[in-house]
Amino acid sequence: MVGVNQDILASRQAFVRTRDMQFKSGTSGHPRKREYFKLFLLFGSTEKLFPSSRFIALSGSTGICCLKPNYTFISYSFLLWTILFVVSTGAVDRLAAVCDAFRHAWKGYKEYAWGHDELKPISRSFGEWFGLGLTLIDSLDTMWILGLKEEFAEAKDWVEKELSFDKNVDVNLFETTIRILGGLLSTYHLTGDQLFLEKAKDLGSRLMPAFKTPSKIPFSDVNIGKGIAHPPRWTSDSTLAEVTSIQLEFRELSRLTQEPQYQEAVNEVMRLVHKLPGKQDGLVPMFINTNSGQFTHKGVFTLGARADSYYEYLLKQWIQGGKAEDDLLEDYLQAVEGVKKHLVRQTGPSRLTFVGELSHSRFNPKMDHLVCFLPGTLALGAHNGLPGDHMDLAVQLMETCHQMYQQMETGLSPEIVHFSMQASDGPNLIVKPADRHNLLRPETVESLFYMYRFTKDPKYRDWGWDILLSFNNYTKVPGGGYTSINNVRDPVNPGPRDKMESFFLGETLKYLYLLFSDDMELLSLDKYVFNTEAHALPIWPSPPK
Ligand code: DMJ
Repeated sequence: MVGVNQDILASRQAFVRTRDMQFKSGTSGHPRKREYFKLFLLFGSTEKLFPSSRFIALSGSTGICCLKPNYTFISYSFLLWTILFVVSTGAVDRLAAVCDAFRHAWKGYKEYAWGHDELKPISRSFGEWFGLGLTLIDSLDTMWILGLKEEFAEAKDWVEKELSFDKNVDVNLFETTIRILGGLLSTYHLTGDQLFLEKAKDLGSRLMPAFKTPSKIPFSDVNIGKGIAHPPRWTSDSTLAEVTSIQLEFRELSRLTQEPQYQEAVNEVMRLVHKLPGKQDGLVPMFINTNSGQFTHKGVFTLGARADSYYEYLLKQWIQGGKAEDDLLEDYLQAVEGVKKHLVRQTGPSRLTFVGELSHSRFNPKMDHLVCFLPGTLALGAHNGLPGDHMDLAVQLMETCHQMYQQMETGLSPEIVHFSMQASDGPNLIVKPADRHNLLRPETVESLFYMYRFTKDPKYRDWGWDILLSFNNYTKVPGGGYTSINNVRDPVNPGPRDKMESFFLGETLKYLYLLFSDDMELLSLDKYVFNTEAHALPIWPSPPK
């Protein structure tokens, strides 16, 4: 510590004290304060460049420093501004912060939930959904991308020695496909390790009984040990998004194994849905019957839960297949027009653009956080040659999703918001008590990643950074893990829910890392397409014309 500027030392101590208090109380100060403190921490570690004999800190609390007047100003101010630039753009620091967040989440999982589906970080225990190590598998490719080699090696060891799909267990076809099959395929592509492909093949073949239905629309659940599939107990319907968002993974499995049955089964679902009556300008109902193959609960349209990834996978399958499947493109373009016509509206107070819902011709100005995947998908389409107004809509919706975080007291979005369409000075966003929770969802940071890649506008990174800081402030659990919370409007008592969803590691942190990375070749969007759980699959070479 000899020679360290005393002001810097004082600031560092203040930072550590504040941080400790925040951890103890479970609350914390404004994110910006922590950034200022970080500036001082950086200075504190550069004593050689900025010796305290030659520098003075003007204020220990605001982070303002300057050279002592008698020093050669030019060379040092150049260095100072370089460092300030690095800190303010946050390039290096932000990537490290994502890695820190991942390590903290992983620590909790490793200590209290190793090999189980989900961490319960408050009770320091675990929750089981399918009993397949869901979080571990969902996290594999994130660890690889973040360069967390030790953690990856331990997880790989578990996959090799412990993971077995020969289990008498009912799994949800969609969730297992996007998280586990997608995770294994993506990890196989990144590492080239056959282990992951072998596991993917085993799982894929065990999921196939789901497609043995009268209509060829798959059942929602399948027992992977017994090879028996069934719908939920209360209905013979399947959710539309679920049966139309397993295609990227099954198609890729066929390509890798040269076994056509996987691709045939999921392509058949798309063929059926393509020609099915009951759509409205490309918008689809939320349910489909596994016996009749017809839509049910007609007349209700949303881009949120139960329909969301149908739209996402139309575009992404078209991209995956080398832009050769015209029906997919046609359905996607029609759907975007349908969204614009029936669901896109603006708030009264400040003209925020949002996507509402339609129920039997009645418009409901309600938007799930899940809909925040849409700016990213629209931007991806525009990047691939689709109309420029898709990008305009993406920019507007991205602003709205940002506001869903920004306007909350914790800086975190609720699960659902309602929008005011009255021309008044009142609030744009209304959050109902039952909708105030936050599940650590990825959709907004996912879209920020796409928007940054295509525009390079640094504001998207700053918005993502604020979200990470808010996750750290309000959902980080001492001892390890992050938790879903009950109330994004109460920074004093956000109400931890005691659950860390696997997608926080599989998606949220991965997209944040990719958002902050300057390496545009890291999972280039011209070479890979991300499944709806953020697992990267290669874009196939275009077929000969
Ligand atoms: C994830 O499992 C996937 O992103 C899915 O498409 C929607 N729900 C969660 C994340 O919110």
